[in-house]
Amino acid sequence: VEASIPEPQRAAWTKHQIKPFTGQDGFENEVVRHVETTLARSMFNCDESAAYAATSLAFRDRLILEWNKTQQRQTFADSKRVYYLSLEFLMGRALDNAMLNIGQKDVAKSGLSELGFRIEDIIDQEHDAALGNGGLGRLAACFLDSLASLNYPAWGYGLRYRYGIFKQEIIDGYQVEVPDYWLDFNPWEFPRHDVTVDIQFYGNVTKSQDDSGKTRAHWEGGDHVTAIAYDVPIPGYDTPSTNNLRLWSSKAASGEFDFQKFNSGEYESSVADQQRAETISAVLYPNDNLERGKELRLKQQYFWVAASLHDIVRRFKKSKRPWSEFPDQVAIQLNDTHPTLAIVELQRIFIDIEGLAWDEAWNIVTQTFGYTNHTVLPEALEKWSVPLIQNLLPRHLQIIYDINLFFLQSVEKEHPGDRELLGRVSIIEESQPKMVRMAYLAIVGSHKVNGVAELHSDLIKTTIFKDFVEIYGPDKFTNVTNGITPRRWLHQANPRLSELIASKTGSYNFLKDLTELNKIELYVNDADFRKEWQEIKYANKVRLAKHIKNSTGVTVNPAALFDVQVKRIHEYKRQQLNIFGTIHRYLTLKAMSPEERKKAQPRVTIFGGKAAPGYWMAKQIIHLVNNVGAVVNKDEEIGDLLKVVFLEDYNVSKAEIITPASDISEHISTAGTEASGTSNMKFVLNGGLIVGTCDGANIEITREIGEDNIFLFGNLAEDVEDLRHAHTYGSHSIDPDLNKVFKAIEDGVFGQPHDFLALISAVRDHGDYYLVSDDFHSYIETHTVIDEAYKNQEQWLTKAITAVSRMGFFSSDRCINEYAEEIWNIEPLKADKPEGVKDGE
Ligand code: 9GP
Repeated sequence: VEASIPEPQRAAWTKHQIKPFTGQDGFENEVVRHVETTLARSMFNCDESAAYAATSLAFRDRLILEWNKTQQRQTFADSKRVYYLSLEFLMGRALDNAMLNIGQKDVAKSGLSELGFRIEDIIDQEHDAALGNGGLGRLAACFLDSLASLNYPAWGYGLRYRYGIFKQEIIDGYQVEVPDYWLDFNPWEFPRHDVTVDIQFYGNVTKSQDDSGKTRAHWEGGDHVTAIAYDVPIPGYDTPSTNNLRLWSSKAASGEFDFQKFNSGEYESSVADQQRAETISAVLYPNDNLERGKELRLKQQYFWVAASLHDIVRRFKKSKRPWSEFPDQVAIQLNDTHPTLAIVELQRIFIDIEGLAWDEAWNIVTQTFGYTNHTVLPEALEKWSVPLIQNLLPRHLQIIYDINLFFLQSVEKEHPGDRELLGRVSIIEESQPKMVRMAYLAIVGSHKVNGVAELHSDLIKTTIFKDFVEIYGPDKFTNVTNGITPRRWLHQANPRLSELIASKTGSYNFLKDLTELNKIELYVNDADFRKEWQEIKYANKVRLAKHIKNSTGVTVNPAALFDVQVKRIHEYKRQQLNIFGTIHRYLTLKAMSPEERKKAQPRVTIFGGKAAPGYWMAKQIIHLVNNVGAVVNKDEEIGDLLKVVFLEDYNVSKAEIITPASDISEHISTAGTEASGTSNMKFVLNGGLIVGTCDGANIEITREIGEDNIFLFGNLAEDVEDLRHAHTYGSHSIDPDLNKVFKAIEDGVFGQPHDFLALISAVRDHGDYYLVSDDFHSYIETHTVIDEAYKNQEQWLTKAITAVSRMGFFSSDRCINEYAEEIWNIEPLKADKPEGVKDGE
């Protein structure tokens, strides 16, 4: 049956068209209606969680209207779309963001107040959507915000994990993982039970001749699982454009349990198939920058890309265009190598199902895909074993071998006789077992490859992908420096600073064109402006101090220098350097006379972040931080001069409290290891300065804000290899100050020393791969410089304001425009604002 309403009846539909609520009265009506009907409650049993639900539903209704229109507009315009494939979307909370992007937060605030609630408490009810590990997933979330805000026709595709990243509890100083069941009530998603895709695994491949005599492969048998779409509306800021994030959930293909088994009394096994199928989308793998090669993970990847491609191809086919126009309508971006099987799947669809010739199909495929690399760490570069793929995806393995064969033939032609080169660039690694190098497959199957900061993009060209630059030429490789959305990371996280900036720039337009921040540099000497800026920072620190008190019981002085390192715990990110430095500070303070102590700069050192559950060293770092805190925080001699806290369960909503409250934040990875980093951008945008190495985006931040406004230290990327070599083959002497720190740990000052010996011996006995000792001296010295600089509050303030005013480059809007122009070749599709909405609202 045709689903759309026939022409004569459409007038009735138009007459009854639903209008978005307007004004405070309209909003309150909607809240009360949802409380009483949708939630079946009343004013006599409406608690904060019900008020959150009703408020969200009121905003959701508004979003749906614009979302439907946006989708219709995009369909009618028939213009090119981009599909962003990411295994992670670290979205955080949706309500506050929706209110701000729609421009109705003030209405909601006064409406809720009239109904008896504080908006902050209502916002706080929401469970974070934590479908990601760290930077990579949060970048994807910022990109969705920018794509919608800039009116690009774009879809995100991901997995709807039942369990997002685990919740972290700290018990006796140790990390304990607790499941994050976030779907109890989620008003932001729409199950599309009518949008399903059948996904096949295992089975075998047969060949036959078709009518024209061509050989066709058939993938038969095996298991089947159903993918069900869940759609999440993504509101743009100050535009009606509302894009779609489609997340796939897995279900048994039959959708039901086995009745025969059930009837014969085998109750447990009757649901086994269903449970096995649902496992595919059950959990997010909690590793950041580490790949483990587990079969279920490969299943997740194929399940997700196959469902997404089916959807994309179905949409394209509706346009009835020839296949050759596919790349004019479709751009697909691979967020890291996780979706690389999409390349193979699209080639399979073209040659096995649609009957295209190999070359014609491959030409379309390579024009369609772009690949973003986010890491050079060897342990994070994906490889899948050939026997595993052979078993799970037999047809795909054949296609991978064919892709490799044709690729190597073309290399051989240009570089005859260079067998070493062929071995190095082969998609198949000749190891035991053989492995498929996913990054190489992604490069061969894409028309553009990009890194995420200048240094990183240079490094991939000169190290891990050097041979491919030789083969394809430099133009295939490009850089798109990461960015962050100023809507969430300034306006939402730091509303008072946003307001102050708007009062000087004349409007909130800087939230759409972040380069307008440069207008505030004019006010850097304006006494009132400076005073208000300082008050805002202090208020943000008071808010964080309250949070610290509530979550750790430690009282910190908001007037102290707040030094923050929040990110995933990883040896390359060097939280161990920070805690060793903190111990050094403690020992130095202890050795001071009371007179000397009076001159010392009080500090609060704040850590936060999750360790992958199987990453033992990272867990030792968390343990050491907590043990150091336990000793230092109760040392009365030291008092407010030093406090050390570990904030448990760092996530997006906590980042929104922590980021605006920092004076200094730490981005101190071993040079050449952090591809970009994005929290460095968030901290500076919120008026905090950074201490960092010459790594990732720190380098471009320095270039933009000026060397005087950042504290850089440590060895450079170009020296790392030589230093590592010297550690292994020459003599390796440990920095004397660091040795004192080790001695204190070994003497048991911070609890049982044996717990921390591995952290020490990684530096002292096992080659100090992350150059902790090499950088220790300059790290300590730089912190002394920071202490002195902080004492001159006027100068510090000038640095902070100047830095913020020069942060325009780091908006994810700039970044998305670069992708759109250089990689995707897509244009924005503008829409008029809905009735009653004024500019800037
Ligand atoms: O480690 C990088 C981080 O530096 C970068 O900011 C982020 C977004 O580009 O990606 C991270 N990479 C991964 O999580 C794994 O490749």
